[in-house]
Amino acid sequence: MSELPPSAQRVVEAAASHGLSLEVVEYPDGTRTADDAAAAVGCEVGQIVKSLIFSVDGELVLALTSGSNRVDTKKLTAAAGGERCDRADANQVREVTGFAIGGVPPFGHANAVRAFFDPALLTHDVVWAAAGTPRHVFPLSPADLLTATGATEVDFTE
Ligand code: 5CA
Repeated sequence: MSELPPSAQRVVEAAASHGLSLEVVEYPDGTRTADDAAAAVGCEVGQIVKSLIFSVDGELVLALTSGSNRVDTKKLTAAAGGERCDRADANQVREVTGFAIGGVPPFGHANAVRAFFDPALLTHDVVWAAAGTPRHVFPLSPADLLTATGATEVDFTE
């Protein structure tokens, strides 16, 4: 494998701390969105893990969402036990995770965040998530993803 950029290396190291050995794949045409990633990998869009940051009553939380689903902010608010939910802006995403939108990985963030896990991800044998850049992704089993993220499995999509 060619050398990984530092952002992707951080994700590999975070995975290793959870006992997971990642195989990061680079797609030069880009994997910035779930649709881009599915096209690059050649998988269903539902197999792409969107790592989305929302602000619930000011607390930044992570919604690990299947690429084929949309977040229902009312459900996510309820799951988080809050009252108000907004999408985080690009600066908040970078501050809390240490990564830029388009490459936010599901773990390896700069700060600990509560995480919520879309059960639809568990219907696939393998899912693909961002590895810290808009060009790098990695496959893993959704069960391993759930364990490594310590996320709460709950329905928060439309
Ligand atoms: N690498 C891909 C597939 S793993 C990826 O990171 N997809 S993603 O869905 O997790 O990240 C893109 C998401 O970032 C978009 O769906 C959108 O929800 C969010 N986003 C894009 N632009 C902005 C923005 N300006 N402010 C806040 N969120 C944004």
